[in-house]
Amino acid sequence: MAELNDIANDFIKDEIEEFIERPNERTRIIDAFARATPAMQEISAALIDGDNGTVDTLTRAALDDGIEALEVMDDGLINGMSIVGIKFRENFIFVPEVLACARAMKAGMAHIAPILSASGIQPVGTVIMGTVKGDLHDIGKNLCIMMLRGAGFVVHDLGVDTSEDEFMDAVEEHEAPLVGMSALLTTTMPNMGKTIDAFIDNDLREDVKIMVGGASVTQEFADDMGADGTAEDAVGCVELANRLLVELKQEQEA
Ligand code: B12
Repeated sequence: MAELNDIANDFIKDEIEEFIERPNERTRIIDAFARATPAMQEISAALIDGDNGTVDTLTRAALDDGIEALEVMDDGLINGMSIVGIKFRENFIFVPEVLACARAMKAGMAHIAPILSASGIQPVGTVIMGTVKGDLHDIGKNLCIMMLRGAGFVVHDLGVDTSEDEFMDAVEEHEAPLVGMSALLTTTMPNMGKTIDAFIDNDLREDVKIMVGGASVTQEFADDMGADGTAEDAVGCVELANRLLVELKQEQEA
C-alpha cells in the first residue's frame, strides 16, 4: 500500500490531504497517484486546477515524448478527474469549477482521441452511443467512444440528452447491432430502462445488444433495466462490446 509521501507532486499531495476524507477513497487515490509518473501527476494537477492551456501543453509534450496515449489518459487525465469528482460531491467546488476541469479534460482528450482512433483495423461492428434523456454528462461516454473507435468499432455518437426515439432511429438508420447508453444521475438512470422498453415495444429489442454504463451503474441495476451488460470503464466497455457482438451473432445463427 502506497503512502502520501510516495507521490512526487506537492499540489496533488495537498489536494489529497485537504479534500479526500473517506479512508477507502484516500487509499485508492494515493495508490493510483503513487503509480503515476511525475509527468502524469503534473497533468492531473493542471486538470484539477481547471487549467486547460497547461493540460493541452503537457498532454502534447507527454505524447511527443513517447508516453502511451492510454497511460496519459488513465494516469494523467482520469486520475485528476477522480479528485475533481470527490471535491464536487463534498461541496468543496461547484458547477463552474467542474466545468473548467471538464474543459481541461477535453483539451487533453483532443490529443489522445486521434491516436486511439488511428488503429487502422477493419471495422468490427457499429455502435450507437448516447447519454440518456435529461443527462448532460458526456466525459465518460466520450472516453468509451474513443476506446471503441480505437478498437475498430464504427461509433455514431448521439451526444447528450438522447431520447428513446433518437436511439431507435439511429439503430435503424445505421443497422447497428450494438447500443451503449450512459447516465450519471440517479434521476436519469431509469431512462435507460425506459429506452430498453421502447425497443421492446417497437419490436427492435431482438436485433440489438444493449450495454449501459456510468459511475453509479451496477451489474444489478443493468440487470433490472433489462440491459445485456455493463462495464466500469472504457476498457471494459470495449471488452463488453466485443463479447456482446459475438453473443448476438451466435444467437442469430442458432
Ligand atoms: C463533470 C461533472 C459534471 C459536469 C459535466 C460536464 C460534462 N461535459 O460531462 C457538469 C458541471 C455539467 C455537471 C452537472 C451536473 N452534475 Co455532475 N458530475 C460531474 C463529475 C464531477 C464527474 C463525472 C465525470 O466526468 N467523471 C469521469 C468519467 C471518466 O467517469 P464516468 O462518467 O463514470 O465514465 C466512466 C464509466 O462510468 C464508464 N461509462 C460511462 N458511460 C458508459 C457507457 C457504457 C455503455 C459503458 C459500458 C461504460 C460507461 O466508462 C467511463 C470511462 O472510464 C461527477 C462526479 C463523479 N464522481 O462521477 C458529478 C456528478 C455525476 N454530478 C452530479 C450532479 C448532481 C450534477 C448536477 C445535477 C449538478 C447541479 N446541481 O446542477 C448537474 C446535472 C446536469 C445534467 N442535467 O446532467 C452528481 C450526481 C448525483 C447522483 N447520484 O445523481 C455527481 C455524482 C456529483 C456528486 N454530487 O456526487 N456535472
